[in-house]
Amino acid sequence: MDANPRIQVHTGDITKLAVDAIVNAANSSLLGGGGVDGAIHRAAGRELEFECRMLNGCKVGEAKITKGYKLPARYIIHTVGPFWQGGGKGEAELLASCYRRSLELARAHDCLTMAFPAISTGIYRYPKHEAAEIAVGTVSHFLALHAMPETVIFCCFDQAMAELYQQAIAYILEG
Ligand code: AR6
Repeated sequence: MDANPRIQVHTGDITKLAVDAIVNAANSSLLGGGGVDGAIHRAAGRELEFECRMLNGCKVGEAKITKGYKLPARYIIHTVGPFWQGGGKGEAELLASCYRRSLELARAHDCLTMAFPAISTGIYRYPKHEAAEIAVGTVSHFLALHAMPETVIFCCFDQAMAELYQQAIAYILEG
């Protein structure tokens, strides 16, 4: 039995998910990059970059929303995670803020389902275990307070990351 049926872990490519919103681990320019950001821009098509140019970037810990264009997802929520600098530069609070701001935007746009990648754990080198605990803790806290979104999927690119999320869920939600 899942600890919280509103929280799911999925292994695969986030660009393939037919949810109301997927979250992009972007950089502050919002004009594309590598990792999941590059994959989302490639799959959504050039129109996404045109809309992103109108947004004037995004600060670390904040989020902005665009349409999903060629993606199966209706919206893309672009958030900018912190670059890991050892943990003493407010990284944990900034990462939690990425999750909160993204959830708030999804809720404001009536999204029932949304999917997050493991923000900051790739090119930005946030320790994966700690990042998973922040992700699960922040999302479960938000879901306890709000009925929307109904379901949040943690979309992991590989099985090792999915296992870290399962462990974080067991630790945080099952005690
Ligand atoms: N679907 C799901 N997860 C993915 C995918 C995918 N298609 N591709 C990668 N991941 P990263 P960051 C995972 O580096 O650390 C970009 O250049 C990946 O395995 O994409 O926040 C931006 O423009 C990892 O676990 O994002 C920024 O400059 C996670 O997504 C910078 O990278 C995040 O890895 C942001 O770095």
